[in-house]
Amino acid sequence: MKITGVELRRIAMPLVAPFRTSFGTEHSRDVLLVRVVTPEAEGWAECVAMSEPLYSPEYVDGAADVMRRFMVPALTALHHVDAYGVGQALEPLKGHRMAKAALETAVLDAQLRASGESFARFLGASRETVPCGVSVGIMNSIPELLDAVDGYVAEGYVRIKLKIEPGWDLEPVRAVRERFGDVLLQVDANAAYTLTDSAHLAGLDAFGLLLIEQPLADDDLVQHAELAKRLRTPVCLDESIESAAHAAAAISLKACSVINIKPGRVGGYLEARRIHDLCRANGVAVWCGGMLETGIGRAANVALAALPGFTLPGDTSASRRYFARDVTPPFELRDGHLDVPAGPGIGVDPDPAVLDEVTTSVEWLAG
Ligand code: NPG
Repeated sequence: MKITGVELRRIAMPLVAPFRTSFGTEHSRDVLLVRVVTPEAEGWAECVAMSEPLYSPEYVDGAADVMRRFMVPALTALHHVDAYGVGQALEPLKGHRMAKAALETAVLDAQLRASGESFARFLGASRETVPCGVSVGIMNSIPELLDAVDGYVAEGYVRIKLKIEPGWDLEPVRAVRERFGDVLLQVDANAAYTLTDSAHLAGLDAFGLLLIEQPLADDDLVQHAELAKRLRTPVCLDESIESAAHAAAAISLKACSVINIKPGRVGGYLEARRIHDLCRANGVAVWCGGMLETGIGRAANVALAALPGFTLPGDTSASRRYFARDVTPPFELRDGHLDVPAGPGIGVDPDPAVLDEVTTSVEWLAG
């Protein structure tokens, strides 16, 4: 395929409820959508960078800038490109994995739409539906948290993840465990602790958690390995794993026994699949993370979550958990599961009328 041009479209998507983590509160998603145009087909993708560099160094204005200045020109200069070629062409550019992931995904979507193959089939999915978890933000009080969890359990979510931080950890987990019995439960610290908190974090061992996600700093594999020895709760890494090479290092250091795979964080679905394959071969469980995606990003994540090594429910919730109205037909929970899209490419199309209403800017980068 030769790329004719790339559209960068920003959309404003208010969240149905504020989402608080240890690093900040999201009220609305400022989403960068990428549309790659080729003579054969168009492809869509969503860049998961947030508006501020609080989760990782990337942020949405920076992602748009690096795409516009460096990445799109590198791709439109090629006479032929496919998804594998995107990674090769962008390899000299350091970092910016979320921006790279969006471009690679849009090219992959165009390529698969042209050949009539779904993401699920291309990636090697082994299921037609995936079990879904939900990520519950930090709340102002335990009653408020219990109400929120109650609603999600009633909707059918098969696993609950609680965001934690110092001062909001043992008590909320205890309260949810007591109220909801043996629900599958895990916690996510977004790097809010240090190794000196290990005795405190061992207090979580009493609650039979599936895992504790990213307790320590992103760049601290060695300290995660030490913490893992001190906890019975399995340690899962998110922010620390930006590539298959990082995953290999974490596994050999025994820094984790579970990995959260977010395609945006690791530079795309091809690298996500490499991490899946590596983990599967090493007996390390994986699950699909989320970045509050619209239906465009969600569709591809749900396909990835259907691969055989994804043995734990993902942060792949229904559209209504995030947005009053999604830009695609909504993903709806059925018996705690989402259907894996089976159509060509990501298998969903944005609704042009909805897209127009939420668009804040459009930029066309001609090839
Ligand atoms: O359901 O998409 C979702 C949210 C899942 O908790 C979630 N994402 O650290 O994993 C995370 C977290 C996150 C949210 C990260 C917002 C960055 C921004």
